[in-house]
Amino acid sequence: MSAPLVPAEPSPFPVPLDSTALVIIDMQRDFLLPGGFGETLGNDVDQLAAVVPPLVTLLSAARAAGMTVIHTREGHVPDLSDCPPAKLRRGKPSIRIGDDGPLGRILVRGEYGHDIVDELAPLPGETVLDKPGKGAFYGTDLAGILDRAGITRLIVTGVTTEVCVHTTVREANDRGYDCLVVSDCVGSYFPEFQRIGLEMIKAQGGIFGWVADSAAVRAALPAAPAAVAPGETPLPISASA
Ligand code: C5J
Repeated sequence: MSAPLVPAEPSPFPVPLDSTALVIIDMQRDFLLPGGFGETLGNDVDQLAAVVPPLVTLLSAARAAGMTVIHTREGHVPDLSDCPPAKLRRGKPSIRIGDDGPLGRILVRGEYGHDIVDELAPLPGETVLDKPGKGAFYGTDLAGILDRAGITRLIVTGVTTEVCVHTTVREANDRGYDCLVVSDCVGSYFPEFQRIGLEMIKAQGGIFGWVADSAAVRAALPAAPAAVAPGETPLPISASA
């Protein structure tokens, strides 16, 4: 059977369910909520709120279709030994990585702010990948996880478009994965970076990926089979009430 096709730019993107994963990048309180890492850098975290509702819907469609789901979280071990000094020193944040903030220590694993927002909480059995860098391949076993699951195609979502989403998609592209970035399920603190970030991916014939919106991806995914109680006969599709 041929794979479902998402009408994407610059060309249709096949999504064979057994070799495609939904990757959700860094939908953490530290980036989305007041008091977290994103806000310490001077960003308006409200800019990312619009990503949550379409991503909740897409996640539920992917789960219903039986697709592999991988969540990532950017952050560091409590002694910060995996945080390069250059990253620690970078910028002029109000408080730095590892300092105490209203959501716990900033960008530190195990803290409240480091975890994924409630709306997108991982289900048991879904991979949650902790990464020290912007890209999901650097310092992680993502390549091994994908390889063992037979995954070669990624549907990429999350925040932020021009930082961790771009870095991950570029890393994936260099490793031979085909990546579709979902335009309304990625977000940036900067509207112009959001627009240009998406343009950059699909320009030049899809120089490092494809772009489509979540409605197009959902329309291509098979719906979950209707649950049938034991002893019940499923209704024919054409049956009307
Ligand atoms: C950033 C990320 N922006 N997840 N991280 O520092 O994009």
